[in-house]
Amino acid sequence: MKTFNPLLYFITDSTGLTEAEFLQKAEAAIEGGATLVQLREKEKSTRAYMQLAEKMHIITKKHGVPLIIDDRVDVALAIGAEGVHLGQSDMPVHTARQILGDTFIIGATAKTVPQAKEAFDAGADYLGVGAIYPTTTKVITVRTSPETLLDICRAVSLPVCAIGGLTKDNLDILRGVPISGICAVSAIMRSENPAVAAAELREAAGKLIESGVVK
Ligand code: TZP
Ligand code: MG
Repeated sequence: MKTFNPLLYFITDSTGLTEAEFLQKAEAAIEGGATLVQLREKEKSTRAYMQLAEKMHIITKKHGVPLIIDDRVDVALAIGAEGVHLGQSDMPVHTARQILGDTFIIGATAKTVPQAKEAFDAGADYLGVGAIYPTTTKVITVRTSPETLLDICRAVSLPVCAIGGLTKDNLDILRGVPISGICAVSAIMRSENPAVAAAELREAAGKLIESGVVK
């Protein structure tokens, strides 16, 4: 069954952490309230990515939260993850859908309305849209304005998650935009207390999303 709640979409970053520290932080974030988890690794070999994904999957399964693998359809399939997230330079969504079948969660990055429509037509299950604010997590990225985010929400009937520099204190810019969730990397990974950070973000996201219901 393909069910997921993108309210607080926690995306990992293992930079500067030992594996044990990383997994501990990630589990704390899930315990704190992350509703969806993406393992995002840009430098690892296929084998190392798989090994880490298997460990992360044990944790996410324990807490009943779907695991999404960034970029790599092969890794997602090999470890039996619940989903994959594909950017504009990754495997096209329609190809991934053919390979992965209907039950896999496929997310896509969209920065414009045409990209969002293309991802929707190709069979994506949700969209990640941003960067809303500047971010130090992804060095090369283009900003997406809240106006474009709103246009995307109106153009496609898919859950949309905002991403990029989001914290519990700066979500007001998204007020009234009918997103389904927010993505956070550094607001959780760089916190001393990821469980509290996730809990606070989830509460803030919940309040924000209530505001988006009334357009
Ligand atoms: N895509 C657009 S911004 C971004 C990604 C992966 C990074 C978001 O990280 P942070 O730390 O929440 O700004
Ligand atoms: Mg990618």
